Amino acid sequence: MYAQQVETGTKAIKSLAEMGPEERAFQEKIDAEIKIEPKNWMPDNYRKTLIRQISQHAHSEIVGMLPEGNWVTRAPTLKRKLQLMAKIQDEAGHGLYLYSAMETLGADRDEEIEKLHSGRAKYSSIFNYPTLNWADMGAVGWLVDGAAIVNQVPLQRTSYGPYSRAMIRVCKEESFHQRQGYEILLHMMRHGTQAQKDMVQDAINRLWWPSLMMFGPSDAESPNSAQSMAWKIKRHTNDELRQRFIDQTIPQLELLGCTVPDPDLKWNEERGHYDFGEIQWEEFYEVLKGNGPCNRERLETRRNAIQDGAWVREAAVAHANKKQKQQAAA
Ligand code: BYC
Repeated sequence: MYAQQVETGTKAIKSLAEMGPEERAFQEKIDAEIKIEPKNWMPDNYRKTLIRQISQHAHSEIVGMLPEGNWVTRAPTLKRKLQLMAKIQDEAGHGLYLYSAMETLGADRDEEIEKLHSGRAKYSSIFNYPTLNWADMGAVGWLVDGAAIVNQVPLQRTSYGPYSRAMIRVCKEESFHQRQGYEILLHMMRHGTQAQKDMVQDAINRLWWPSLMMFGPSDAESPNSAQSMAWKIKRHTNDELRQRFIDQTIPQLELLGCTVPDPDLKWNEERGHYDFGEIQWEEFYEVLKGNGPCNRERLETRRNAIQDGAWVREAAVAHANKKQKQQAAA
């Protein structure tokens, strides 16, 4: 059966009849749920789409360490500091698996990182917002990692083998992140002072809409979804996953005793889903253009980190070269 057709985006998708023999065999493999592996034939655009998505995903993991890194020295207890550091280290690990998965497609890690640092590559919009109080650490874990899980669980079944396998481990770790975030908020709401409870509500107010934007533009405006769905790179559309996230999250919000800044949020019995208000897409596109509250700061921090670490990389290469020479001489 030909891949599911979805009403997304503007680009036309080729039918099986329009494909040459290699491409048809490739599509039939995808339709039969057989994974594509690095040495298999693949259309150029399948490779390009994966390099784009996986590199953006890897950059998001690495830039995503920064808003939380801001709170390591200010975590309220030793236990919270250890949890936060473990989470941030996990994000670094995710970035590394993803860069490795990307390299299996022939992309060069240094080149892709350079695109990030020069502002030519995208990373998740959410990481361009500031983390202003301790409750933001809870809200990031709960909402941002929560959204990431909803997006990434289906990616465990993505059609490209190395990406799907990387996602299995990433999802396990994201579950811990989501729970630690929610537990921070639950603790503040159950045992905190009024000022601490207010911090929780404030963090949710600021991060709610940007978390919904993480899923990307609405299906009608998503240029890549239709082809990525046909290739089973994406298994669900942006709007489907956004709705799934809202439906899962609102009962957790109610347990916290908090609200979201959306007067239109309402359970719709007929649809069996929550209805929700209009997303401010102008804000999303401004962030994508580099004009979010923290875009410049995030890129500058990344550029400085690369510069400051240059001597470590040079020393490691010099050491490896010396060892190699010694072994060759022995
Ligand atoms: N931010 O056609 P569309 C995490 C771009 S979680 C910035 O729908 P696609 C973490 C999109 O790239 C976050 N850009 O695209 C969690 C495209 O631009 P180009 C990372 C966005 O690819 C906690 C254009 O808009 N997760 O890492 O079919 C702690 C049109 O969109 C965003 C992933 O990357 C956005 N929110 O669908 C630490 C998951 N949304 O390239 C770390 C893997 C869209 O055409 N990625 N754009 O110029 C995906 O599942 C898909 O790439 C997306 C977008 C659903 C994000």
